[in-house]
Amino acid sequence: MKIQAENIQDANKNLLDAHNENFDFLANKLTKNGHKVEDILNKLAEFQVAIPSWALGAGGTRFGRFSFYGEPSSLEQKIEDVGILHSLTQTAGAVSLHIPWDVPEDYNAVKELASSLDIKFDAVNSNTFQDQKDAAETYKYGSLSNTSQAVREQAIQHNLDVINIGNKLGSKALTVWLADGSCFPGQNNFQTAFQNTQDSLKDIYKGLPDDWKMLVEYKPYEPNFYSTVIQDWGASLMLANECGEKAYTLVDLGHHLPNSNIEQIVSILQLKGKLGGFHFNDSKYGDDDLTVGSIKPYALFLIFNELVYGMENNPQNPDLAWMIDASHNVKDPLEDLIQSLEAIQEAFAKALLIDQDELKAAQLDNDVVKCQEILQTAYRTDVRPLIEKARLNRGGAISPIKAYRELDLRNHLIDSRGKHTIATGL
Ligand SMILES: [Mn+2]
Repeated sequence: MKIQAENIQDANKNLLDAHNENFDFLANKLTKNGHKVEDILNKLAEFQVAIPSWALGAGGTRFGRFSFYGEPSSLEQKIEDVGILHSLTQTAGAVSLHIPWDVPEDYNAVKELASSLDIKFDAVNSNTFQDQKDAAETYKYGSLSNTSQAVREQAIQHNLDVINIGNKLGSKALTVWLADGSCFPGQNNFQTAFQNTQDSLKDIYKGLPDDWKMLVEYKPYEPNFYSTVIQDWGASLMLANECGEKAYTLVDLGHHLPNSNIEQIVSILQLKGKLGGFHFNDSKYGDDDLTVGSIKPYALFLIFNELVYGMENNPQNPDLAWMIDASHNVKDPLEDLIQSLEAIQEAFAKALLIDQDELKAAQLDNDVVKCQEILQTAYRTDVRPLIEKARLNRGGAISPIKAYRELDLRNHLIDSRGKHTIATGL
């Protein structure tokens, strides 16, 4: 199903007066303080975040999964869902596919559908964390790090197949996240596992087209609980450096031990030109995959401060692949994703309000209080009218959640797809 422009205009009608009033007030204030409101609006409008195909259905925990009715059960339906998100928010203009869950049957049809909804194919994700039907080898004891050459070769070939599929769709990046590691001390030789992973990644890298990137994701634990082979940004960066200039580190917010200074990690990776991708989510304890900004919005803002600084000052670092990597257990996945997109835009907009020159001067003066004031003044600004305006300028909804509910979209999806559908891979 496709949302028509007039549907969104109808949903905007009752909100328009209040929006205009709030926007004018904020825009006047910001302009008086030296901000270029048009520039901020343009940056917000250009900022597009990929939606992963696996986030469109209900996720689950290791205890169970509660279905959300009307879930997309085919790749086409997943792309349609991203189309709904993009129509309403104007900031979800890309989809990130997971192979083998999303292998297209008809490449041209899938490409046409995506382009009719203004959606691009972002990084493709390989899967060596579970066994595939009829596979000759098992990943139970690891994939790219496995002590068995046959397993490693199967995992390498899978990644090469993923590149091939992504290439046919117009993707330009491969994201590798490994579940490899050990559950108990002594189970693995750390050095052998790392060396095998390095050699395997190099073999995959050889199959990477010239204009592609390889994004190496890290995670400290889970599903292996004693050690993971690529446990942190240092391990990821070492592997990326070994592979070559098209390989980068990917930071996932949830893949850190509690209280890690993630803003510092992204800052230094950008300085070294090695931050390739970023996965958004939020967490309280571990890799909780909660709605972006729902638990630690200030940390998200501080991270965006560094990302904005890097985007403006580090030409050595490429454009980043942005993606939401969340899971939805109790909310409608589409509503949850709308909330995440809103939180991302909000943190980005606040970071854009930081006067970097003023901050630099305060830092050089060692005026610690002023540095904090500059950050917190930006953080305390209610930037929502700016985000609304950026969406409105592109034909989106003033309030995407309200529009989603007013247009009764979930029930339309249930009507067309049926109630008990399950997204592939979930
Ligand atoms: Mn991730």
